[in-house]
Amino acid sequence: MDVVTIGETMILLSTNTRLRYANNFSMGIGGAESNVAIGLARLNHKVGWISRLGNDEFGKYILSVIRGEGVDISKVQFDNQAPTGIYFKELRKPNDVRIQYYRKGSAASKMDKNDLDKNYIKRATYLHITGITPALSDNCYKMILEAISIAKLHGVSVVFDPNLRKQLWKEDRAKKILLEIALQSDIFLPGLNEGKFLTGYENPKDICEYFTNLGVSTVVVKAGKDGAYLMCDKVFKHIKGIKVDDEVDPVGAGDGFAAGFLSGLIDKLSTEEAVKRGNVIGAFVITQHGDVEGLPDKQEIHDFLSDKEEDVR
Ligand code: KDG
Repeated sequence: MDVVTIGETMILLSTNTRLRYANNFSMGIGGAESNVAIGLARLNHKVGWISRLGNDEFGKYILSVIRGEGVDISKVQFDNQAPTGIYFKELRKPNDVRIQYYRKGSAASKMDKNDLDKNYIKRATYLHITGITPALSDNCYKMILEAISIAKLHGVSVVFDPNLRKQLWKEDRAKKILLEIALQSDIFLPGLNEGKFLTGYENPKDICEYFTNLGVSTVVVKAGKDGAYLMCDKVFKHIKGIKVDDEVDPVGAGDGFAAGFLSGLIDKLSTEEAVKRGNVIGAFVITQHGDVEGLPDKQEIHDFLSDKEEDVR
């Protein structure tokens, strides 16, 4: 595998009003790690997703969608005791989005070290993890630490996106654990606000240096429409963002970035070019409703970069 990732995927029910006024929802799926996996699979990379789903209709639906995208699901298990998680998205405007989770006690929150197959992880080039999984339960937190130690023992690069979700845990615990994991990662991908939350610094350069001085080899601070800040081999760079006039749904942009960035590294682009690919994919994601619907395939990226009009009829 180019990338192995681990995490929870939920049923996503979206509406364009407050939940209390909603009379219909559109159904999809969402999960930071499977969003990244789908993004990578659409770019023809080999990617595996480790997870647990409820043995219910929603679990079966999620599995068939992710399998259909070409992600390896051989390490996904069904849990007969716990349900698949659900999350609601109130999307009134791109800058007015509220999330409501129904995931406590979900099948994925029951994952533990036994869900990990050492041989599967050790054969990957990258292990991608996010700060959502350790927030789900103590057993998930321990599982993530175990996955990191397997990766480190076998030279698999650990890629960590903190994906801070304040609804899932108390801030002081979140900060402690996210820092603990960040400092064990090889590539760290915080958003600007997450960087501020973790370090207390406002300035992207200070945030990058904080982590590189403590041994993280590559740090990319994502800044949305302002692009991203990269620090690698002691060199700090700002990489401009992509202007998007038709944003409809910001959720999943960071996962799109991670997919694009990793895709660039797998294709042996320079880190700076990989960040550019990350920016392009993040920009694609926000032009579509849904967490994964906007993730482009190779042809779409190629057409975008060469300004080619698509023949649609
Ligand atoms: O990054 C987008 C994710 O936040 C979304 O797809 C759902 O995984 C999710 C979560 O836990 O919020």
